[in-house]
Amino acid sequence: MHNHRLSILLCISLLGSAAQSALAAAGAPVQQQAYAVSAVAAGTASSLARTTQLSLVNEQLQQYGQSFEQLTVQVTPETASRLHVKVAPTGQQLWEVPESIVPRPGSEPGLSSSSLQYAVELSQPGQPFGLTVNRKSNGQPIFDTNGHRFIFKDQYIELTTNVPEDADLYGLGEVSLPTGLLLPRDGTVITMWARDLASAMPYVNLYGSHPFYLQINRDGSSHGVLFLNSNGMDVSLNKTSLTYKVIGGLVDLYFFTGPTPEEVIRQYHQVIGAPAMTPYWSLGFHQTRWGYQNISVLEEVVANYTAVDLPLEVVWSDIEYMSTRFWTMEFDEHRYPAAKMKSFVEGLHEQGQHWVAIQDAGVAADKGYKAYEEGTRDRVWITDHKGKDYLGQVWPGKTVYPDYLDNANTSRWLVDNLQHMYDKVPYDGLWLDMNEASNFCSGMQCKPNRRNKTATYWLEVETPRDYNINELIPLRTTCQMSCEEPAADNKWESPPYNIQNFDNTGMRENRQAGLGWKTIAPSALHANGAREYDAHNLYGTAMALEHHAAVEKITGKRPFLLTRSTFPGAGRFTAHWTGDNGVNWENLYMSIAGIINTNMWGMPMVGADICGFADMAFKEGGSPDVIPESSLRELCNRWASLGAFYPFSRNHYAYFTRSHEYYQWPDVAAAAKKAYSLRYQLLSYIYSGFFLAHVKGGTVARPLLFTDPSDVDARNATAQWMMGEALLVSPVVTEATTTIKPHFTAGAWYNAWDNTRMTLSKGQAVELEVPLGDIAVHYRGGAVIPTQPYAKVTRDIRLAPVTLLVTLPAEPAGKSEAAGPLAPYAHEEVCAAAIEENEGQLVSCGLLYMDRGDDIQVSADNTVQVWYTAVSSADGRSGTLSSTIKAHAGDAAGKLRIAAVHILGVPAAEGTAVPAASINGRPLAAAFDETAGVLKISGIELLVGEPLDITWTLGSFSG
Ligand code: MIG
Repeated sequence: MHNHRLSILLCISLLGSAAQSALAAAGAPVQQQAYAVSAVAAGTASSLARTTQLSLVNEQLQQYGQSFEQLTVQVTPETASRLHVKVAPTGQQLWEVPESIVPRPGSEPGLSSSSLQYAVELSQPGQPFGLTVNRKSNGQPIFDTNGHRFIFKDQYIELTTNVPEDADLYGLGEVSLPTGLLLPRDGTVITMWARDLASAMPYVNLYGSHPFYLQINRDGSSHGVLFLNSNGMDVSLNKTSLTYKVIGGLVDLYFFTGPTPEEVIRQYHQVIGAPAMTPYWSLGFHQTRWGYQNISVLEEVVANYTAVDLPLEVVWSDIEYMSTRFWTMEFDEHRYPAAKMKSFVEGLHEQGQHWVAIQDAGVAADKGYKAYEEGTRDRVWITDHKGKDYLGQVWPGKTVYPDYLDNANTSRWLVDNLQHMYDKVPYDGLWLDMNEASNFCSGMQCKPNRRNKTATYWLEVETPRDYNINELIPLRTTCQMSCEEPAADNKWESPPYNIQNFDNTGMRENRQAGLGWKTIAPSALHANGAREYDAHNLYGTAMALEHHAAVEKITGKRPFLLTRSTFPGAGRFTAHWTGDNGVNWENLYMSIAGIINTNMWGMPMVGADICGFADMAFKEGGSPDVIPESSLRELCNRWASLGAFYPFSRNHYAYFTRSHEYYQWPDVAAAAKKAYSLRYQLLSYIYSGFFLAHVKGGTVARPLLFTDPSDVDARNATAQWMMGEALLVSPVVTEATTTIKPHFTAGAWYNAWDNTRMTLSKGQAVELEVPLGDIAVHYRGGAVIPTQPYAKVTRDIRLAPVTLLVTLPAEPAGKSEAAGPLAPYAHEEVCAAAIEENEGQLVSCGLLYMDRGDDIQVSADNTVQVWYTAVSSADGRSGTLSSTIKAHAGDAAGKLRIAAVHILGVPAAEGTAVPAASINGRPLAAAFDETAGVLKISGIELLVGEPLDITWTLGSFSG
């Protein structure tokens, strides 16, 4: 099909040039392409990298400026499963994503062409440009630009790839899609330009920019594509293609060949960096609100949770703690006096609880404010195009914005000011808000308009002491400054191509807002010369990077950060929440896709505001609506059950929203109690999943389809998600519903509440009754899952005795087809080996990881890492359990022990069951629960570092 192009198939890259020209002989009609190949440089024997020159032959789309005359294409195989293709104008330096944000991994040494899982083809000299990447094993296309134009200008890049109509795409964002996780292919445009827009609004460009997608083909093979570029971008999703339209930077593409979806994600994270390890305590339940107006209210919240006997691990402070006019990092002497806060937080710490405080991106430009005066002295602020400090308006009124991009002055300033805050009140984490960066004004530069007395009043008025902000907020969020409008032809403010940036004035669909709309001016400058036009999408990630370094330095502990704006690489520093969602059912449903996508983006620690942030629903073309009280209560009940299984589980809402802490209604409190007690029992399992993502990349929350990529019906099962390898959450996502039909992939699944088994020979929907207050949670067969007894704070769970749940799989090892369900932990060394070595037997496998909970380093020197392998006979009535100790050091070593083992899915024998078990030859107590089919072994009392070898049988006696 592509015989007109010179094949530089890398697998045959050592072909001599004579052979290459022979391949090039076959011709085909030249398309009206902008670029043609002018030369192919021969590769060297030591490197598989190839360079190709392109020349402009047809100027196109002149309305977007002139095209570059010469382009250099660098094709670099970096690993067997990762290919890097970079296109840049020859001999020119253009903006590219800084190494500080995404340190490029480069090529693996000694890579051989025969090991590559992909083949690359570029057109032959004299032919129009075309790029094809194929999967070598079967020739399946991974990327294919043929038949589409390729344009490359200073401020406009257009690149299209064919995508088979029957393939499924996931992962571009950040956007809220009412259709769920699966990306629509109906011309929908995903725009990447970080904005402070409510995630309750569907389709519009939100806080983060993630130009990465995962493609799953009909046969279940998958690959991923990253367009590593921080400039504003539109990606349109069409029936048979995907088009990037980017307004700057380079074509910097990475391809990941998987072939399983989880492998694709791991390979992606090897480029952008594996996620930070989250502190153990952060897996507890969090409560916050915008509007806990003073410290007494905060104390009451804590007391109310205690009173209803619900776990509350972390209480947060939103902007009310800030002094006078929302000075970030300073405590208000009336609402939140620092001394009182200090003893409050120390009290929390004694109870095993924690406190997290919000930080805003904008810093009040007020005389007498330490952070402002020092930052001004040290030239820490982003400047306008003329070099003057750029002024915008956020909560405090007039604000400046710290320049976090590779700026040592800012790093010092931040450490100093966060230390100053920590000395007053020892926070456990920081919440980075408004870092898109948000601005209530728009313009090249803004200044207070002294002649307009009302405007100046609202700009400068102090926050009322009793924090009655209902009047203040709307006027503060209205721009009260005079801003300099850019000229219509300003290169940075009004580039020739308009990305579909959303303008939310008036609630109407309008996606033609200028780039500077409600953010720092695109013409503004960083100290290193970077322009906001290029660096805008990196603001939040750079802020997180600097805060991570500062908090680590100040506290000496593993930082916990939560950020709103993100870019690839942010997960190395921070957790994420999905922003301002709505109190309604659609937002409850959309939160699941938000959680899963953020995991694919390398931030496993993610949650949505449980029960909803803003008390309104955005109806397209209509006015905001509020759900009735009875519906709110039911919604919050369902959301408590569901949110208990978010990786990051936090109830949060706005000051104008009806109260919805779990203790507001007894039935909601009961639902929360039930769901969180299961979550807390599974903390070590969840934490072990975070550890795997941290060391290898990959997800914690992931789509069900990852368990069986060949199960086409699982592709849009997006009202469900997997937490790690072995836990499936299937919530109720609609009102007045108690019967649901969630999908299950083939295999054995165990009800987490009663441990009963369901065996499916193929993937199918299963009808379940889920009364209000309940949630469907299942374990997958083939896993070993550590559990511990529930306690109200995570401190009291971390080292508690462990019960291992062994879930027997449906099929013996070796039986499953190449394309079919993947065993839990199939990609892990120990488990893969156990599956390999025990053909015909039932293999279950899993990990127990534990550490001190907040150490900065995570290594074999301070952690416990024990893999458990259970091998059982094909009839499921006898087996063994053994451990492989990968690490046994640090705080948890010598303390953590195994108390019991439960084998799930043991079929009852004829007659009277005779369970028996022994450890290292010593008999153990064993009991059989016939209804559930669970064999329970107890009295083990073995430290996890000691060798474990358990044998069990379920015999029978038919007397
Ligand atoms: O413009 O700090 O998304 O979680 O409560 C609103 C107040 C600013 C937006 C965040 C939200 C937070 C709120 N903030």
